[in-house]
Amino acid sequence: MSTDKLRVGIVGGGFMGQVHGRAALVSGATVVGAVGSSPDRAEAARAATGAERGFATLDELLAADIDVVHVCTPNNTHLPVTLQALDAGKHVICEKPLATSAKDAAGLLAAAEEAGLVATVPFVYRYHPMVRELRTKVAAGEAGQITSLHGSYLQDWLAGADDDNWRVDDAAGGPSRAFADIGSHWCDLTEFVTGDRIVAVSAQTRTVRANRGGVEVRTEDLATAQFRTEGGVVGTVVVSQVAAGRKNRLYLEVSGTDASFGFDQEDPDRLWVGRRAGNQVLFRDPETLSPPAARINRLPAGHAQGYQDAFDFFVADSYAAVEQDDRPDGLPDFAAGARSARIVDAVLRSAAADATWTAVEH
Ligand code: SOE
Repeated sequence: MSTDKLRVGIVGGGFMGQVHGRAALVSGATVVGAVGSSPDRAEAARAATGAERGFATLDELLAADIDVVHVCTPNNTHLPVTLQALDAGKHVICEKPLATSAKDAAGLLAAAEEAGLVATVPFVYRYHPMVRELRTKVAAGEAGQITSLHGSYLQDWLAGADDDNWRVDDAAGGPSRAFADIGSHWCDLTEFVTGDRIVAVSAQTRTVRANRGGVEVRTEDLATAQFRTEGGVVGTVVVSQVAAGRKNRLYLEVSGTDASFGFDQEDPDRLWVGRRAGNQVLFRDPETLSPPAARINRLPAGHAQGYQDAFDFFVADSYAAVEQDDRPDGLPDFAAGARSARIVDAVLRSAAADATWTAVEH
């Protein structure tokens, strides 16, 4: 492994750019620069991400001596920015959704594979130790036969009539909003912990705030989907960005004949385990964690680990893949991003056809 520090650049200085910047610094990288779309925005992006310099164009950042580009811009720019970065020989960490269509996401996967570069997507909830614990238990057969999967991902930050964000605009965010933005996390997490794949969906979408600030809204505020998996398991998920009181509540329950497991992203240091003989709540405690969970444990028991910690571990694993030419187990890559885009595509097609059962393309 090289002892030189990785040199990285961040494109975009919004909330996600800040989270990426913190994770890059914690991972020991030098954040060489951040790109904003004007000199003022470049300076704001620099300040937000902790970068050394602000750049007003991607060209300038790519000309600087960097190894990795973090793409944290609106969804419609992921395709051109990522293609340009790969073309310049840079490894890429691109925000989800990887692209605004399944076709574009497949194109990015192909480009990354052809370039032989590390290309990852922050499905960061994989990096909660109790999620790894759940995955370990399922893999060990502790659930018995998995009978159903259910849950939700609920937020309320777009519940108000005039709440707005670039994600609301389909030109910037893409044709799906709630499902692509957060439903994608739920599906990724479900497939990650079960090792099973969603093969068909029957979905409905609703735009509750059809007009925000006088502008017509064409992206969905919420979606519900029932689905079935390759392994024959059935499930349902509710996704909403207009559910008052829920801030960032991803809940996943895996029900089995021997045991069921419940994980709540807003209470990520615990895992509910249900058995006919009695239920228990497991706490993140390094003394009892399985090795995959212990690997991403940072703090002693009782010292809460959360969202930024998960992000830090994801970025550290992405950098390890760059530096050691080794893919740490569970690292979400562009294949996961492209797969997620195919699920989003199936959800939209199903919803447009009045919840007709729709196959997820392979
Ligand atoms: C906004 O809905 C958002 O920041 C998502 O874009 C992230 O992926 C999620 O982790 C938190 O909520």
